[in-house]
Amino acid sequence: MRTQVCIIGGGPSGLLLALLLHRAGVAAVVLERKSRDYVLARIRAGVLEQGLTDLLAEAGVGTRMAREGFRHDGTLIAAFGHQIRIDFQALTGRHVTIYGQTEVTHDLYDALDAAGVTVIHEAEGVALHDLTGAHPHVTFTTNGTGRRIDCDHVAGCDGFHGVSRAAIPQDLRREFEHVYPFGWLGILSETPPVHDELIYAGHDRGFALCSMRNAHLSRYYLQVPLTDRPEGWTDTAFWDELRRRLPEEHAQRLATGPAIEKSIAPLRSFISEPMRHGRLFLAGDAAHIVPPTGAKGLNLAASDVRYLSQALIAAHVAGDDSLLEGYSARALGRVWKASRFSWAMTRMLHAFPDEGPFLRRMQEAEVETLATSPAAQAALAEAYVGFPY
Ligand code: RFL
Ligand code: PHB
Repeated sequence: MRTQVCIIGGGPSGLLLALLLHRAGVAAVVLERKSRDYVLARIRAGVLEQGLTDLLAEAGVGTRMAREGFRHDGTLIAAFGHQIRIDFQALTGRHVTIYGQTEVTHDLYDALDAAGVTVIHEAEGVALHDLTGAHPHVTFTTNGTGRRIDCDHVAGCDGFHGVSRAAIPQDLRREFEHVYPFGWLGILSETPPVHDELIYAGHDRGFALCSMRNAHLSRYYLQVPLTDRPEGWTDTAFWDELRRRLPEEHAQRLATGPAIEKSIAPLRSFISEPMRHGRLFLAGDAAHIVPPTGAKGLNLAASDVRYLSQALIAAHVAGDDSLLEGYSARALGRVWKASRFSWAMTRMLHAFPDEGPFLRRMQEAEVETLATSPAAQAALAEAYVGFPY
């Protein structure tokens, strides 16, 4: 089989890239290790920057999002006795949209089906070959049969645990990593959200986040030790702990119910440079991971895909490779800024078990600054709604 761009990974990065390429007349095939049902069952991000919603609309998958997504003009930071509303609209003129990653993935699959773009599921043993030559190819098996795809470029969109990043020789790669000493326990519950905007809560017992998917579906998170297991948390224990970490007025209003999903994700910051090796280009979680505190993971995947799609289209349609040459530096510029923001939000709002009282006072001073400085609020709002592409 032959195509122009072979895309490894059928998460949001790979699917959106395939659709944007197809719309511009560039042929692409997506190889996904899991089944479609598995991919669609994953509960992940929920906050979309305008850059991502614009890109989805441009790709022709904005209709359901425009109808069912929720526009949020601000968020609440409730920490160390302060309740600070960050007014995105007043401070930046922009907003974010609440629409689950699961729904984005659903819409992308529907559009790819309608467009007739090939997505091969349950592709096992994917391996990349001849990436620095003129004719790369990808091998894999499906149902026990070995297969090969010849292509001009490979897009590594296979997430943090994928094979693409590892295909870049170790001596040509530089990895930066910061592992946080805690995780997030997340639940989904069929209850109305406690507040009409997100609440980021900093408390001496640990961080908590109140988020949502729609008027009847809430998403809540608690900072927990890495040694905790989801099975060790009963629903009652979760709700009790969440109430303790929220300001009284919100705790009293919290509607509780059974958790329909419960999982723990570790927090890490990770960036691998460069994002290109010969004819291989990395995008999304394959190249970088941020802690979820700033809601940047999916949004960074989107800016990578925007840059990479423009570059591949220029190369294939206009024969111009200059954007491909500049792709890694351009993408990494935005990645580092969003990573700094995610790290700073994480540091400001979590309890760090191994740090002494100095850090705690610094956190208080940072929140105090935020509460009293319109400039500090504007800086947070600017990063939260997303740096320009
Ligand atoms: P994904 O979504 O991980 O998709 C990669 C796809 O590649 C497939 N794959 C392979 N396919 C073929 N061959 C191989 N060898 C393969 N290895 C892997 C995988 O099955 C998968 O389908 O990466 P992508 O597309 O770059 O998208 C990135 C986003 O998914 C990610 O940044 C966010 O979801 C991060 N993230 C969150 N971000 C937020 O902004 N807010 C959140 O609340 C939030 N929660 C989360 C998250 C990520 C999580 N992960 C990765 C564990 C919660 C979790 C649990
Ligand atoms: C979510 O709704 O899952 C969510 C929202 C904001 C974050 C992280 C996760 O910062």
